[in-house]
Amino acid sequence: MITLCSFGPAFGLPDPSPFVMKAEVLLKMAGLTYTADTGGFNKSPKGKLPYVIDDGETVADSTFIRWYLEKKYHIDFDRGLTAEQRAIAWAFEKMLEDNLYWAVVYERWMIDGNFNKGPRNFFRAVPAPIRPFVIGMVRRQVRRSLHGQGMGRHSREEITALATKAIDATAAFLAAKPYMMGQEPTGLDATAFAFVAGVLCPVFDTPLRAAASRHDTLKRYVDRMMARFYPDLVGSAKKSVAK
Ligand SMILES: N[C@@H](CCC(=O)N[C@@H](CS)C(=O)NCC(=O)O)C(=O)O
Repeated sequence: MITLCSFGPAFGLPDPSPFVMKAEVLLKMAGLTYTADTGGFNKSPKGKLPYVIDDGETVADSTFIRWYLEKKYHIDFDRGLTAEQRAIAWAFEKMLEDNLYWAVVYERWMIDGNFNKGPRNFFRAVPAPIRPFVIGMVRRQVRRSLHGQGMGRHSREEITALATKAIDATAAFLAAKPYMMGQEPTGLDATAFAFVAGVLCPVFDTPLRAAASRHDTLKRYVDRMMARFYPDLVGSAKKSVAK
């Protein structure tokens, strides 16, 4: 049995982390049985989620998880794609993971209104007397990561411009297709869905959401992927705002 170490559903999303969502969708696409463990963050070999444990083997990082599943279970998530299509899929995936991701982090962690509605809730289990200190410390760490990666050195307007380019490129490429690479979901959809759903999450009031909301195709894409992979959670993002 595979264990997926995750944060657990939040903000009406299957997981607040797009990387965890990606790994989970890959497991679902593969038709593999798994259980989710939301208590594994402190044991993470790379200090991040997701990681999986399978037959005593631990695999950290959503991309290595994908490659592990492909090898161990003889799956090709890009089955039917040409070498050129695989190259495009890889480039899109990394644009979302290594570029758009940091704009999402900036919006959720550095903008007070979003932080208060979102990540601040992650610290509820921390004893009240030390909670403000822990929150301040973790936020400073996130700020340092953003600065080190580079995104955090830009103004909010510049970050929005970069993120909008990634969102518009995703919408342009999806166009009228049901899935990113055609008629059926492939590996890229695990990532694209996770990021587009995260950006459209109504809990966060961000210029990224405004940019994605301009594309009805992206909204329908998320609905399609939710209905296919998370039928039990359909509508939960909207409900979590209404609460
Ligand atoms: N490259 C990694 C990225 C994973 C990642 O950044 N996870 C974030 C959540 S979205 C995390 O666990 N952050 C905790 C931390 O940095 O302390 C992957 O593909 O799995």
